[in-house]
Amino acid sequence: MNKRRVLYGLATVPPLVLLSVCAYKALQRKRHSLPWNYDVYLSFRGPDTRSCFVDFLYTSLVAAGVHVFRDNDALPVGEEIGPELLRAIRSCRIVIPIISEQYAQSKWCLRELVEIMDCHKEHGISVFPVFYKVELYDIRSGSGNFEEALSKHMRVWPDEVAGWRKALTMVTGLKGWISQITANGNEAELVKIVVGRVLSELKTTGIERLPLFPILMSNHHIRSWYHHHLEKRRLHSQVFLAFRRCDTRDSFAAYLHIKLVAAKIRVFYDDDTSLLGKFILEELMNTIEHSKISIPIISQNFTSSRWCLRELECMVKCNKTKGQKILPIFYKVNPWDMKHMSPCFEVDFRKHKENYPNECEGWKRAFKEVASFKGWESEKIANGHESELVKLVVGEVSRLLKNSQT
Ligand SMILES: *[C@@H]1O[C@H](CO)[C@@H](O)[C@H](O)[C@H]1NC(C)=O
Ligand SMILES: CC(=O)N[C@H]1CO[C@H](CO)[C@@H](O)[C@@H]1O
Repeated sequence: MNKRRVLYGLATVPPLVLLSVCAYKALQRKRHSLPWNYDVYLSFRGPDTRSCFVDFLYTSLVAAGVHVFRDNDALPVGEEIGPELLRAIRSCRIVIPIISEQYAQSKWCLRELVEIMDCHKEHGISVFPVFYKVELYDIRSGSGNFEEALSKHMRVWPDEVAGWRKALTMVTGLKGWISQITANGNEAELVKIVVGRVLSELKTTGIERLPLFPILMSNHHIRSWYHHHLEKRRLHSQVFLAFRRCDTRDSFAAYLHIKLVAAKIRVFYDDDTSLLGKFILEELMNTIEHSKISIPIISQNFTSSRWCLRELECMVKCNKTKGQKILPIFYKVNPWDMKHMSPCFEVDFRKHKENYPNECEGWKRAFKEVASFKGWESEKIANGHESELVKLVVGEVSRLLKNSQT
C-alpha cells in the first residue's frame, strides 16, 4: 500500500470518524429511528421447516431479545416481491436463508434469495446461511431436487432462472452451517449456536453500521485508511492447516491443531467461526497467502475434495512467488503413489476433470509437486505413533517461526 496515501488518510480521517461515532451514538439512543427495523430476516420454505426448525429458531431468537422478521404472514401478492418485503430485507442487519430440500421449488424463495445476495454484495448485509438437510453439491452443481425444480421453473420463468441459479451458487459459496454436520446433526444445538452467533454479531459496533458508512466509503482516502486498518486488525495466522474432513478432522488434524495452539502458534483451521458469512474460497486463499507456513495433511481421500486441491495449488503458488514454507504430512499415503498417480488418486482427478476441466490440470501438477517435497510419512514415524509425529511437526513449526522472526 502506498505509505503516503495511508498517512494522508490517517491525518484526515479521525475527525470524520469521530463525527461518525458521535452520530452513531446519538442514533443509538433513538434506536427506533435507525434504519435497521429488524435485526434478523429469516428466509425459508414454509412446508419444509416452518413448523419445526424455523419455529424453534424464531422463538429462540425472539426469546433472546432479537427483533426477527419472518415472512410468514406477508406473502406477496402479484408477481413481484412486495416492497414491504424488500424493505424488510434491506433494513435487516443479518439475513438467515434456510436452504432446505424444497427451497428451490418456490419462486418466492428464489426471488428473495436474489435480493438477499444483492444486498449482501451491495450493502454488506450479513448473510449466515443454514443448509438444512441438503447437500451443498446438489445446490451448486444443479442436481437432485434443486435441478428438478429449476428445470420446471425454466418453462414458466425462463428469464429469471439464470439469476436464481447464480444466487443459489453464490449462497453455497458463503460459509454457513450445515445442519447434518453442525453439532452432529442435533438441531437444538444448532439453534443455540445460531442464536449465540447472531447475538455476538449484533453486539459488534463499528463504523460499518453507520447510516453514513456508504457515504464515508465513497471517499478514497477514507476507504484506503479503512482497509489498511482492517488488514492490520485481521490477526494473520502463522500456519494454515489443510486436511480432508472425512479422513482426519476428528482425529489427527484435530490433535495437531490443539498441540499447535498449545505452543502459542496461530493456526488457521477450516472450522474457524470467523469465516461465517464470508465467501469461503476468497477467504481461504487470502489466509493461505498471509500465512508463513502451510501444512497439508495428504490423506487417502484428499484428492476427492476440490477444496483441498485448490488449497494445495495455492500453497505451491505461494512457495513459488514468495518462498512460503510447505510442510506436507503424508498421512497413511505414500509420496511415490502420489508422484506416479496411483489409481485411487487418478479416479478422483478423472471425476474433477469432468466438472472442472480448466482447473484440474493445475491441481494435478500441484499434487505431484508436493509429493516431492520433504515432509513426514506418518507410517514411518515411530511405528505410526501419531503423538510422536505431532511432536515433530510442532517442533519444526516453532523452529521455523522463531528463525523467521530473527
Ligand atoms: C519453498 O520456497 C523456499 C524459497 O524459495 C524454499 O527454501 C523452500 O524449501 C521451498 N519449499 C518448501 C516445500 O517449503
Ligand atoms: C468418507 C470417504 O469418502 N471415504 C472414502 C475414502 O477412500 C476410500 C478408498 O479410496 C473409500 O473406500 C472411502 O469410502
